[in-house]
Amino acid sequence: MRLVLQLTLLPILAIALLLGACKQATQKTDQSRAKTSARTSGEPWWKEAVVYQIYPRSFKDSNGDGVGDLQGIISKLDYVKSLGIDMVWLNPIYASPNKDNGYDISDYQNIMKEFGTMQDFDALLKGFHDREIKVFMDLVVNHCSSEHAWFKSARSSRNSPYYKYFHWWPAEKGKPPYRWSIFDEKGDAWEYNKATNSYYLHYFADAQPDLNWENPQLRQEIYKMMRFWLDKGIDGFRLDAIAFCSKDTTWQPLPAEYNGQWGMYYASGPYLHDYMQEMNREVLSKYNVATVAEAMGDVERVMKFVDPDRKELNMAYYFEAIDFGYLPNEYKMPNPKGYDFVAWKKIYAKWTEAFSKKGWGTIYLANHDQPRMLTRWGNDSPEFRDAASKMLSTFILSMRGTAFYYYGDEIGMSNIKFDKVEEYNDIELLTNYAQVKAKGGDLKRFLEGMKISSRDNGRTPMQWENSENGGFGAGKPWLKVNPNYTSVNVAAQEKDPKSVLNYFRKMVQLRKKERTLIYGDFTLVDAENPSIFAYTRSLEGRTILVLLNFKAVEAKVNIDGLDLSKAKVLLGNYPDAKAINQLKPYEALVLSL
Ligand code: TEU
Ligand code: CA
Repeated sequence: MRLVLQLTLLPILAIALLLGACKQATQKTDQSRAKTSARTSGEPWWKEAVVYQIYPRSFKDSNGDGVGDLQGIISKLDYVKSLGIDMVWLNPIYASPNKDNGYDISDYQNIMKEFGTMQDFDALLKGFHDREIKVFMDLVVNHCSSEHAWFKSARSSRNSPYYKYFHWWPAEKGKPPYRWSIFDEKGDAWEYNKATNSYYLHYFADAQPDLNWENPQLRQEIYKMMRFWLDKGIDGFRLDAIAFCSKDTTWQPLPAEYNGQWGMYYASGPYLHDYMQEMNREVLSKYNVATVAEAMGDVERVMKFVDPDRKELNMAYYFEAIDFGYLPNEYKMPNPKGYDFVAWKKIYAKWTEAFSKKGWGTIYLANHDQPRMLTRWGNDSPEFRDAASKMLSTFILSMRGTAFYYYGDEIGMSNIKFDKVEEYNDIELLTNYAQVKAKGGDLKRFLEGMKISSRDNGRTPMQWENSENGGFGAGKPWLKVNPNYTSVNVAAQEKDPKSVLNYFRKMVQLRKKERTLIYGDFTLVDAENPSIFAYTRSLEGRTILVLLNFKAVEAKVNIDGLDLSKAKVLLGNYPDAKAINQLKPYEALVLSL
């Protein structure tokens, strides 16, 4: 206020003119944003959207260098449209030395060489928008790449203007206080830098230095970069690892029990939500766009991002359900006894309940950080893969929360299950392998576990057809194509009306038609049932009952109090589906009561 009062009339006029110009620019780009298809309510579009995630490296290679690219995606725009989805989330496509496949950005305003050019990007955006598909970009701003010009300058001298863009611990103060790093072999988040005689902080790999959000100048740089993309007309951001951006720079000693507990310590920095509110005020609120946060922690922590009264972000995805079923203190090692299905259902019930009171959630079973949903949560054996894929799609598209669906799951792609460590590419896997090795651990056991849970399982090239490399591209793919491409591919499933792919399309259409599936209250049915995930969705007198058998054997569900006599089958994954409470292996039934 005081500042404003001190201004003379002339600058005020200038500012007013400038603001007017900005507003005009915003309106212009808003027109170039994707049109929103007809909706059923006054609610924001992103609550009703079905999101399709594309991992550009693995979608389609247009020039035969073995790496997927933007022209590749452009050649598949009509396929993406044919799915019926509303929005695409693109994993990072910015310039990057690819230590973590694009999550280490060396230039936020340029396109990764392997992926193409800015012209390709503009054409891609237009291609999606022409088809009324919105586009979310990945915003990776907790850290950048050690090859970013900011860091190259910062690490050269303490006097660099960019030194304060990063977190440093001067060596004259002795060893830095312990901080854990997920992608560091020693598990140490501080890396010594000789030229400055200081250590820099990296929660992820040492090639991913953490940006210093405590520096307002850095935050302004990020906001400027966000405006650059928003002014191009993109429809929003997925905020990568955003919960880590604020740090307690008094660097208090970390209690040992916090080791690896991202959600509890790292994801709750003192100014985290001040920054989110500032970002909203200065950038997001000026555009008609939406956001989804990668939010760690418990309900209370995650809710803070999406509580509309707080004016931060729109949607969040949480980790409690997806990280379920691993052995404690071991890296993503699946419990050989399987997972506690009843407890897993209750996790969904808890979060869905929380988001029904405030904010808005998401539903997903896979993404680029996860194995294939069919292998992990369904059954990829030849006998059951078809039914199980359809059942899992039914789950994602009948729950409350914006549906995030991962490329390839619509045809039932499954884990590749590499035998040898040499076949892997992922920094996370390689780091953890090295750790097990260094400790003299059981490497065979480790690799067996990773066949279920490692990230590369979810990153193999898209299977388009039964031709070399599954039709991904002419060159040797950067990551092996799953050999099952000969039978599991888009071309084969296009021809088959009963395919996993065509079932997915039907389920998307059903969700769009039934606002009960979007806004309806969620109630768990027969919560203790050890095989079946059953729930109702109800809205304005209409009730839909969803019955999903997650097991390979027939099972019965107790639907006490619900009347099936007039029930109508809206969709089922077996031929001649009937409205009964006895389900075949991996059967899915969507019934209107
Ligand atoms: O992931 C953030 C994150 O916390 C990861 O540790 C995630 O929990 C892990 O991958 C699970 O195995 C994001 C990106 O989604 C991921 O691909 C990146 O590697 C990471 O940030 C660093 O940018
Ligand atoms: Ca290529």
